[in-house]
Amino acid sequence: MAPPTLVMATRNPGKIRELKALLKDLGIKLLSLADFPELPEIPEVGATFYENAAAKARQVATLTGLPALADDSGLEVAALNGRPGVYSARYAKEQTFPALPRDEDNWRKLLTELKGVPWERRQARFVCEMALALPDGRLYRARGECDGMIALNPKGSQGFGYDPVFWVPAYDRTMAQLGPRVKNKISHRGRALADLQALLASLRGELAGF
Ligand code: ITT
Repeated sequence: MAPPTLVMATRNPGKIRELKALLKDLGIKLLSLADFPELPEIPEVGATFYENAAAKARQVATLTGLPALADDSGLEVAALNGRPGVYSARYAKEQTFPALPRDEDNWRKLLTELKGVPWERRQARFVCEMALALPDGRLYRARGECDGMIALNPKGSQGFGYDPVFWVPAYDRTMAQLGPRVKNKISHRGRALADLQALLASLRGELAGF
């Protein structure tokens, strides 16, 4: 029988790298949308992270006939009433064709919007909603959050996205300074996946059947 296979329903290389590291011990073959270049772009039209994650997972499971795991994530900044939130990927540029804005454009816009906001009002949190869809219609959900502050200046070169400006108080460093081992332990993505690990392990036999 073929090994159990899971499609990570994302094209974001940073997410792919982290999900691979987090799932490496499960004995599941991991593919991503990079392995399915013919699949159409899935528009993100949901009002919440979960709606987007569920839509991505469902569509990829239907189109590939394989179990699919989607991650919709972003940054909620208290002083901006929760923005950029579900729009985190398109924060610096609403028009996403032909490409999303670069990570650096997004975090530079954030620093500009927060100019003059004092340290004690720079609270933020990363949110990750995950959806696991099976081709037979079953859908599972998990959520993870990670609290921090928006730094006054960018620091560090690891991770991706908003990591250079996301200050983690417990480590007195930005997420981009922490490195993958620590990040995966404390991140919104690591926490969401911790919830799904046991489920994926218990579904391993069934995943092999698709
Ligand atoms: P897919 O939809 O293909 O998965 P995407 O990059 O469009 O990729 P999202 O719509 O979920 O993904 O947008 C996530 C946004 O939040 C994007 O700007 C990321 O850079 C940012 N983000 C998510 N997780 C992050 C993390 O761990 N560190 C830094 N930024 C993160």
